[in-house]
Amino acid sequence: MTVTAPERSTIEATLRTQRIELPSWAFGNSGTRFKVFAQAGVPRDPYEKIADAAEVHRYTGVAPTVALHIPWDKVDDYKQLADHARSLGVALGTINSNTFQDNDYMFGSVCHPDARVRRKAVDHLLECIDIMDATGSQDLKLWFADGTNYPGQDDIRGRQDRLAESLRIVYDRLGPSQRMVLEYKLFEPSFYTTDVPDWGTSLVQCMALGPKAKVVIDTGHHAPGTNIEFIVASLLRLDRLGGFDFNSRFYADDDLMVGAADPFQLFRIMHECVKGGALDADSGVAFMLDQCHNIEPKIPAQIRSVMNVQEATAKALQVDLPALVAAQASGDVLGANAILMDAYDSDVRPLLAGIRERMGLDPDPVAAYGRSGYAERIARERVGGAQAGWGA
Ligand code: LRH
Ligand code: MN
Repeated sequence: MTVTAPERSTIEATLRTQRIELPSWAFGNSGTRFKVFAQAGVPRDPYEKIADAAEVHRYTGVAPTVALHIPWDKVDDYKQLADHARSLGVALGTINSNTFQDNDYMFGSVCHPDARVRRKAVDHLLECIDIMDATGSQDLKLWFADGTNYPGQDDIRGRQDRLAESLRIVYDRLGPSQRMVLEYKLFEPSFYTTDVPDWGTSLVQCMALGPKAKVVIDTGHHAPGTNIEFIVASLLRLDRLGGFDFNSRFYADDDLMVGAADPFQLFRIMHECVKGGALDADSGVAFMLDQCHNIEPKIPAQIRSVMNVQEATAKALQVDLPALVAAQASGDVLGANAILMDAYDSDVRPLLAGIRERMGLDPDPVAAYGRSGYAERIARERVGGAQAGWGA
């Protein structure tokens, strides 16, 4: 399938302006309840996390912002942290709240039966907005572990009312250019009900708040077999897609490298994004990674993950949309499917390598990072102190 010149330049322009936000916590140690393995050279503080994220941007050219997680990335001076990021060619991005690690939150945070606990959680979310004011971040990302483990433990409807009441306070505190993006998750750590378990619940809560509240799709937060691109198309249709937490999984919330477990699913998601205008600069759709590199080296894993998103995007941009629309309109089932598979089966790696070269980058970012000696340097220099992880 030949791509005519104008299309090639449009595809290149889209790939050059693609922006993928990195999670600070991916550079720290992470694991499961069984074990958190430590790795040499892991950052000890947010400054070192941002330095590692800047390496990913240095070799990919499309990852210029770093999402923070509070309190994991708590510092005395967020302006100083923002200046540090800028000095490394990146910027501070989405602020992630954390109401899932305090003992008071055993029965929930913003949905907790006790108003004092809800107030404590809301105060943390308001503190996150104060941090956004200091860092210049646009998005407050909310994910709640809130839920129950046994039938009867609490009132499902009552918890939704408490959630709505708590979110209203936070929404009304947002600045004019700030947003709140609400992430859903089917289960874990709660195993009977989760108060924001699916896109419908997040959407209903967001629509009740106002236009600055949008839904986040974490690709690891669905029941097996869920058609995630259907959710993408539906939320784009309603202009309520705030963004993605990209990762992949074979079973549950595995937080593996995006595209590693199911590259075809990522392609189908990016196809809906291309058609739905989510890649347009003003779409308001944030593309973030949310991953844990429990056993693999973290910086190359982030570089590979960014490349996986680029490859899925480049394949989606290859879809001959006019032909697809025509085949769909004429009921040409096999023809329509073949047009999509043709794009998916195309090898976009030479195209991306060429684009990197024209951006002044090495065509092979992982190899270039490997040759840089950065991994050896941080392993040598970062001795002593406590390695960062999911602890405060
Ligand atoms: C919850 C989640 C959420 C984050 C956390 C790091 O599973 O996806 O986005 O706050 O992981
Ligand atoms: Mn997530």
